[in-house]
Amino acid sequence: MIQTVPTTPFPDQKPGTSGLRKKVRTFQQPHYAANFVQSVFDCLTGFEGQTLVLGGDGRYLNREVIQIVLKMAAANGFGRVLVGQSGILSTPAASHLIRASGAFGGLILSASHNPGGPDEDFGIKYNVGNGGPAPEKVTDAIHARTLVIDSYRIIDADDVDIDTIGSSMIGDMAVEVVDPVAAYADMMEQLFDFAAVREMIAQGFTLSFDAMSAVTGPYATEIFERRLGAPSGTVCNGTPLPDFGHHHPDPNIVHAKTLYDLMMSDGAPNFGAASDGDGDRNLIIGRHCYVTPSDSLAVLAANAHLAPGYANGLKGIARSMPTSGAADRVAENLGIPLYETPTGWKFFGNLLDAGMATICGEESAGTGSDHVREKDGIWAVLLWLNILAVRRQSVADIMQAHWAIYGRNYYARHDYEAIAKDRAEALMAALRDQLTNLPGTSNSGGRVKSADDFAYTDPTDQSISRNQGVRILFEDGSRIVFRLSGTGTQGATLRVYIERYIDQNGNLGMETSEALAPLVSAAQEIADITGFTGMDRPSVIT
Ligand code: VG1
Ligand code: CO
Repeated sequence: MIQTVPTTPFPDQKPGTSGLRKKVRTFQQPHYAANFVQSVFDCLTGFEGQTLVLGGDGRYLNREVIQIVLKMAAANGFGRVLVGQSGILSTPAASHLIRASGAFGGLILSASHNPGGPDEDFGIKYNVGNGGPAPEKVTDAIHARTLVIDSYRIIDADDVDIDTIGSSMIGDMAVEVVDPVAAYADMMEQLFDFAAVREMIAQGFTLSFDAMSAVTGPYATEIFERRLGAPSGTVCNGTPLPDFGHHHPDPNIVHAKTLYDLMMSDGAPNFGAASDGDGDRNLIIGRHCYVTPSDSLAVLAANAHLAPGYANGLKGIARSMPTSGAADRVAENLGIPLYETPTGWKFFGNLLDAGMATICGEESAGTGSDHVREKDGIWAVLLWLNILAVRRQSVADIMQAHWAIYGRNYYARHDYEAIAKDRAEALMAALRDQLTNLPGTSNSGGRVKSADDFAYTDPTDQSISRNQGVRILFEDGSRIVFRLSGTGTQGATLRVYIERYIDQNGNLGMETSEALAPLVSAAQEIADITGFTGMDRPSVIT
């Protein structure tokens, strides 16, 4: 029985960089999730009888919202929903399933690297038929719809058993509960030389993968332990928990500290890695050697041809603007184009669809390729393993060799979290006011060459995205970028990205903090961060 339920619009259901993210308590208000889901459906045309992919990272509220979406998809006229068993699908696996099944689109339930649990975060993201996040024109339309919506459609039916693989019906719509891991693992086996990695492991190469009690546990266990033969226990925190064991499932050196400490210890394995809540990010650490995500992108791009899936080379490399220029030098060396896009994976989708880029990456630990339309944590780990299996060098040696060819981009990101929104906006406004005055002036970072607010024209459809972050470029090639986060759920987060390039003849062995110290001071001088935020140091440095 289809019901039309009256509702009133909720303020601020604006999907940000990756969907709508709010506190669980917000999502638990009556009609809140349904309101957003109906707004998504109302902005789509032609999905009657088509397939929707549905799954999430297993966080608190995942199962409840899955049931709501199933009943609403049936009431709105979808023909079939493919749902991951127990409601589980990593973001890259969902992207793959959308593409492989020819689905109309998909709903992914996740707040990614944000913590989960009754007092933490939940999220819903809509992906389109290419498997990637909805483009800005779609998310803008969804937001406009949330402001005027007055009812939603839902079927009055019993909950569906999502724990047993198989098919059932809700009204006229088929629900197929599918294995969330198998098809994804098969695709990885196509892209990478599993035999070579298996042999390397059999010969004594050791690794540790921290799934952070989030969605990659089942994927990592199947791929690293079962298919590649790593001993059981290689995957740590491998069971997805609704509250991620009270941790931030954010794979950086702060939140994956246990792994970091292991990798810096005497008994460190050869290779360490971690992924985030929804499985699209990656952290790579060699024995005694942390690899920044920007460097990881550059190394993966420079060596991708060593893996079967990329043996024919790359068409181009894309990176988000705040990501360091390390990949630019690789692109130049390979004679292929480098695209600089705003933050967020949705900007890479068009380049991948058009065959202009093969590998993409962000400084926030996201790397991926044209195999799906999302960043992909396990993929990045496997490409590293494939490269290590071919080169038979340590991660540290590979990094040294890379810098000796291309020079080194010292890099760090300083996050100032939970600042009052108006203070953060005032800081950005004051920065924007200075843009024309800064060039030619000097500060602790040196002489400023240029300053602007990044705007991007998509080369495939000429759409323009403005105000994507303030960039200050110095004459020696150093750079400071300021932008506000679009994924936080508490106040505002200021991100300050600091980069200094040293060429291959310079000092490649400095501590990052030492190399960046003058630029850190310059960021304070230019933006008066302490004055605006009252914070005298960042809350997180990665
Ligand atoms: C952050 C990262 C950005 C990433 C986004 C989604 O956004 O900086 O690079 O694309 O999260 O990643 P922001 O606006 O907070 O800086 V995920 O793993 O949350 O899907
Ligand atoms: Co994520």
